[in-house]
Amino acid sequence: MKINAIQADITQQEVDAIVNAANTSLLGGGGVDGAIHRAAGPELLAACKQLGGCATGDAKSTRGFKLPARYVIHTVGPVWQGGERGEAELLMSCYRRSLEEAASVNARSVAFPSISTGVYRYPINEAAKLAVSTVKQTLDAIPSIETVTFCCFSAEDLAVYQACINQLTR
Ligand code: AR6
Repeated sequence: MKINAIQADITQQEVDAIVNAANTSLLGGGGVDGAIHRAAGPELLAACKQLGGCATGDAKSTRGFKLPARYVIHTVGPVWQGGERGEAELLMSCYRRSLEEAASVNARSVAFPSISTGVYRYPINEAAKLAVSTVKQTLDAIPSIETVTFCCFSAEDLAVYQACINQLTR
């Protein structure tokens, strides 16, 4: 299966690239960003400092350093502000740009966290629908990527992603 979902810690994933839900500074933070920086070690922050930040909806890559993943794709999701501030377009752009970056470092397997649905408060049902449909559509144009895994932190999130995958990819 090209697109799947699991409940796991993304820092432990043995894939070519994991995606980080970062902020525009790319200098670390809480949530999955903090976990990735802790697991990758201080070299990741040093590499991020060279990138000069990242716009919301865009993505930039570094090596994975101490992570099992060879690369980290850092993307910046939108802060949920009610849905009328272009949040959906920006979130779709995160998934599309992250896959383009992953392809540019020759990644064949990619794991995503649930971008923007933590501190940035994007409603999980809407976010998961956009995540799955955008990944499916983008993969049609990037055949070199063989697997995309949505790495959910909670059982509740996993159920939401699983339902979207069943609905949108079968
Ligand atoms: N593995 C997988 N998912 C995780 C992990 C983990 N180890 N840890 C947390 N999550 P968030 P955002 C889930 O808040 O909403 C940071 O401070 C978490 O349960 O990490 O995009 C950045 O620097 C949730 O489902 O990211 C930004 O400032 C999902 O990851 C800001 O937070 C995303 O939650 C970005 O906020």
